[in-house]
Amino acid sequence: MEEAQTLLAAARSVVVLTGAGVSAESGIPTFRGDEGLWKSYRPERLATPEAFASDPRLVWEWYAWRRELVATRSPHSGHVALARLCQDRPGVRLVTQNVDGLHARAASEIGSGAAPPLELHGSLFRVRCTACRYRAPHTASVDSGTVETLPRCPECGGLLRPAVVWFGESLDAAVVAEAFRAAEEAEVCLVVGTSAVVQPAAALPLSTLRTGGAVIEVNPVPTPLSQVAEVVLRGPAGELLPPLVEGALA
Ligand code: BV8
Ligand code: ZN
Repeated sequence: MEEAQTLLAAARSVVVLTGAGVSAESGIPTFRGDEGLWKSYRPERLATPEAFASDPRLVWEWYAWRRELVATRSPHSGHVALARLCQDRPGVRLVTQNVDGLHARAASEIGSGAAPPLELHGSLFRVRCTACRYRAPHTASVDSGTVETLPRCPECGGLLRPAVVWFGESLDAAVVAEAFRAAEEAEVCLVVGTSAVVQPAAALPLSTLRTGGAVIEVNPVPTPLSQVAEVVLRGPAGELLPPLVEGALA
């Protein structure tokens, strides 16, 4: 922990990359964990444009379930620690693969003026139209009972979809460019709660390494990044992030 605090304290620019594991202690199941973030389907099958095209009701049922779940959960001490790091240290950029919006909620809880987290894969609480360019925040509950009750576009009547990036869909080019620029400039990439299998997010820490930076990993289990990490904090985010940030800000 000492070594990680020293590394983080000395870094003039930092990128934090988080995955589903950072929200596990808020009671939101991860993708590939044993409890599984889906009732009986795999995300690689449900979180795809093909699945939505063939059965929009089922896909919306899964997302409505996840939105309800997240709406009843709150950011934990790990999210708050990262929000504090972004607020108190210039040059820290938070990039997340998560679509649960908990980083943004933690930042507003502490009244942080830092830049909002970069949401690589979009958000559960934004929608976009499948037939026009309409997109907007959307937190109302979704009735996924029948296709007829699915949310419709107020502009053109087209079917609305969650504004998340599905497998096989490309990420927003500007968001990706900003994330990789930050990773290249970073002296430290702090990777928290990701199995580091989903691309292109998993390539971000490698960009930091390639330009001479160091990786710190926070995860209870080894990942492909563990052997290239300068420091590995083997444990849960909620327990490790507060002392890590505390020590780095001291
Ligand atoms: C793209 C939004 C191409 C939706 C998500 C082969 C076939 C098909 C595709 C591919 C392929 N090979 C590669 C690809 C590309 C594909 C991909 O990477 N697939 C993977 C599965 C191999 N990528 C894509 O399709 C991307 N798009 O490449 O476009 C393209 C290019 C040009 C032009 C056109 C197209 C899009 C990827 C985005 C997919 N969307 N989410 C939704 O959420 O519904 S990805 C999804 O996985 C989430 O965003 C999630 O965050 C992300 C990554 O998973 P993790 O966050 O790592 O979660 P996971 O459960 O895996 O791990 C949790 C970790 O936490 C574990 O390590 C665990 O140990 C740890 N943990 C547990 N508890 C704790 C903890 N850590 C700390 N504390 C704890 N308490
Ligand atoms: Zn529309």
